[in-house]
Amino acid sequence: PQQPNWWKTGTAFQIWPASYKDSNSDGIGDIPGIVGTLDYLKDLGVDIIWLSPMYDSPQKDYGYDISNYQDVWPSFGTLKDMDDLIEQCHKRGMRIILDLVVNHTSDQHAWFQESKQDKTNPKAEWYMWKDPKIINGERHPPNNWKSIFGGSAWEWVEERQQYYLHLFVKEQPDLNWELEVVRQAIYKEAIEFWLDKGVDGFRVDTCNLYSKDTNFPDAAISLQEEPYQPAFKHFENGPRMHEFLQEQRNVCLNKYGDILIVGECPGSSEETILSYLEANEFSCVFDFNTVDLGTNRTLGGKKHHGYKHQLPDFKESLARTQRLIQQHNVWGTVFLENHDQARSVSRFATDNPEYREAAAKMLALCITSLTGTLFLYQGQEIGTYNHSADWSIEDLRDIDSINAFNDVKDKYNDDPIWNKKAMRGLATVGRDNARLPVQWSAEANAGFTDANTKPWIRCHDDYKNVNIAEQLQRADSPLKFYQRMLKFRHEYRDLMILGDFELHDLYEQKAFTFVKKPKGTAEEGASKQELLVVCSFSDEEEPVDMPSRLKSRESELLVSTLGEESAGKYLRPWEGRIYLIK
Ligand code: TEU
Ligand code: CA
Repeated sequence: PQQPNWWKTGTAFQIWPASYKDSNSDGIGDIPGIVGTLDYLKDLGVDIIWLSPMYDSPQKDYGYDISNYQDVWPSFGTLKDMDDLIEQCHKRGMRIILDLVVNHTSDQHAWFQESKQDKTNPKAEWYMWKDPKIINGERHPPNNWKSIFGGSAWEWVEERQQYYLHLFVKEQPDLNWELEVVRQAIYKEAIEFWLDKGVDGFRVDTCNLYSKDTNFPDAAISLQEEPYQPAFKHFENGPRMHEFLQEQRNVCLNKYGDILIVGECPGSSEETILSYLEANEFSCVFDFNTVDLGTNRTLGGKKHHGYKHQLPDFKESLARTQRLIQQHNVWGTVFLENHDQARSVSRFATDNPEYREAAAKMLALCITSLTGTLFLYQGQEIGTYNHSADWSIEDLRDIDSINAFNDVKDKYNDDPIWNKKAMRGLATVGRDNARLPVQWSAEANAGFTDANTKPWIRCHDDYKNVNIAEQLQRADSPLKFYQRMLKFRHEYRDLMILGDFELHDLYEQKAFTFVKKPKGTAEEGASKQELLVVCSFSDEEEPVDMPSRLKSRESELLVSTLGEESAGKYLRPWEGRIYLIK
């Protein structure tokens, strides 16, 4: 039988370089730091590394503002370090994909520096320039679009007497994908350069924003009393998206064989996601419906408003991807964290110290049992959790979080209670939760950098308790459990990675139960065995439930997050189990 593609069965692990491992004591993580941990990742069971942007950048959006696609930010290392990293991954049988950020560049990129000079230079149209709107003799942005990171999406440039579009911060001007010459430059400089160096694919940043509504209409008013309005409708999944993505795939990516191209598709409906996949524009995409729970994204992402989802919302969001894969014969991803998301233990389970570790292992069991390419994020393997709401805004570095805080601060005249509310919101969903230094050990600075160096961002308060060194030598730690489950996932590949998913009892509030079944029928040679996965989301004991058709079948307990030997009739608080149904 045909082997599934490497990028379907492999477990991916995302590295956000600034906070991963500092090798030269300047307080910033770097490429040599990563190389030094490849054996650790290999032992964990990682097959694919996704490296967040390491390109040259003024770091206004921590690497997602790229000033040169063909160079490395000096604090991270050199091109030679990257060659070494690629080689060292491959030597260990691991693959590596990079972040492809080509919806926008940094305002310091040579292309933009030239483009902004005047209206006639050779790159004058490489970005999205528009004349001002004049109302009562006053200059205004061309429309009311709100940037995803707050404020107007337009910035005025004196030299040109025009505004340019930036969907993110003003130092991230949007490229003009409408122009063929721009697209060709992107393919050559950002894509082919790195594939020629041997990387195995890309995670494609904001891949659904390249095509905008070029009439640039005003967005409908959904936020009263605010000058700028969420305009996702006008710039997300625009009219020429398919054309651009197919060109990107055909003109350049297809030349490189069986690579992994995973698209980041925030805010996209099931239909839109399916349309990208059915046209083979990506190997798979990140569906954001799970990580968007409680973020009010479509209302402009007001961080302090985060509401708490219910367990059925969580189940349904994961089920959506599972259904898409099996009903439409496309591929998908499984993930609960990335560098833009708060920690999954805190958001989707519990960070109550009594149950936090149990919950981390339960989430591990849950996601490693789901169909799709599994993506883990640094720190997730030790079940690290969100920072405290008592932190101050000075502790944070993320521009999105700082802008969100300042919005509240300005609107409510620096009222301490409102400021506190904003910090509580950020401690729930803010991006820096994912960007604190990796907790390598109980030593000073969590072993991320040496004791006398100040890390570029504050360390998690609890690194003495929650760290890799401690968990590596403790048999019942989340880290050891991840190791076990990642092996197990390969052992039961046909059910766990490739199988069909059946949700049991959507509306049950305390447990998430599902079945993984083999693809195909017994006549087609599929085994009859199935897996029953039961996860407790409760501080109390809960019954084990299952679809009635399975009740008469013989079953064997294969895994319990809290130990198979001690597993009784009922699920213990936050326990996860897998039964083999024979
Ligand atoms: O994120 C795209 C995206 O839409 C984000 O706005 C996301 O919804 C937000 O971070 C949640 O707070 C990508 C990158 O992952 C992110 O790090 C970058 O800042 C952004 O693109 C711009 O490149
Ligand atoms: Ca360093």
